[in-house]
Amino acid sequence: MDASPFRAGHVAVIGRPNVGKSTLVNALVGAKISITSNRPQTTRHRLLGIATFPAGQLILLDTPGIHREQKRAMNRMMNRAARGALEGVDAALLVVQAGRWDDEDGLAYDALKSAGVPVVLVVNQVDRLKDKTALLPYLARATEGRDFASVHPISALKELGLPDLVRAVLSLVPEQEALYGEDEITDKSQRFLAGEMVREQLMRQLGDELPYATTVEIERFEVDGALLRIGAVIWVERQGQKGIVIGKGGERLREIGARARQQMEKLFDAKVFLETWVRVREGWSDDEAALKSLGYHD
Ligand SMILES: Nc1nc2c(ncn2[C@@H]2O[C@H](COP(=O)(O)OP(=O)(O)OP(=O)(O)O)[C@@H](O)[C@H]2O)c(=O)[nH]1
Ligand SMILES: [Mg+2]
Repeated sequence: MDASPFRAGHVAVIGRPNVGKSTLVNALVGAKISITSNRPQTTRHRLLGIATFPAGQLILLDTPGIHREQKRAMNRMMNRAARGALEGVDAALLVVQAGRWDDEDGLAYDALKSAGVPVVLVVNQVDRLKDKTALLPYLARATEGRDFASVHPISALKELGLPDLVRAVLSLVPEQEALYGEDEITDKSQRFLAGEMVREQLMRQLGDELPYATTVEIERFEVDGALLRIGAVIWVERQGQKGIVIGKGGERLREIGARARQQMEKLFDAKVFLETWVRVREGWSDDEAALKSLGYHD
């Protein structure tokens, strides 16, 4: 019997903030290329994760969570980036959190439907459901009056239910040869990823609203033999925020740098020398020009 033909295609990963889109992309790719945290609006850029299987290749577009708040230019840019990801994709995954469906999930569903792509419903975080019997009624409610190509309860974190999901999504993409080399995992440069690793620590280690007032710019990225020399500027919006990021005796900034460096060394498989600075740029998150110069675009 002939093996079935290889398939390959682009698949957008869409959903409200904090449902586990980036965790899912990382699990499918098999490497941590997209940053994650337990706070909404962690992902700010579109990013390709390339997952190659014996039966085919999925080019997954991780996107910022679609959300209602449109106050700052940054939020508008993130929503545009998510919606723009739908152009030219073969299918989309709508990721939701098991047991919960709110109006931002509806917003994401509507965006997918108006793009006219086949939508797979991914019900994530099933490991967190205490009462497993709640899953069936939840699935019935989530799918009622909505049109999905298939429905998959999964746990991206515990990697449960992924093979079935991959099979279903592969069936929605065209028969064709791989579009990327087998060992390619993302379209982003190491320089970009280095900035994201620092930003992940800001999301994880800073409290309250502070992560949303910060961004990271890589000023220096040099290959020095087997060593990567990386210089990162952490931008904040106000002078008072600078002291909080640095912490008492510089302790917090040291911890942010140490963790980010560990992540970089793992992903790049190289020794990393990381320097970090904190600088103030007033109102950068609500200033279109500042956003552009800091590498944000939709
Ligand atoms: N228990 C559990 N936690 C999960 C699962 N998937 C993701 N998480 C956690 O949920 C949080 C959000 O995950 P992310 O992958 O950053 O979510 P996201 O949808 O990319 O969020 P944004 O980028 O902000 O839109 C993180 O703390 C993850 O560890 C899961 O299957 N089970
Ligand atoms: Mg994300």
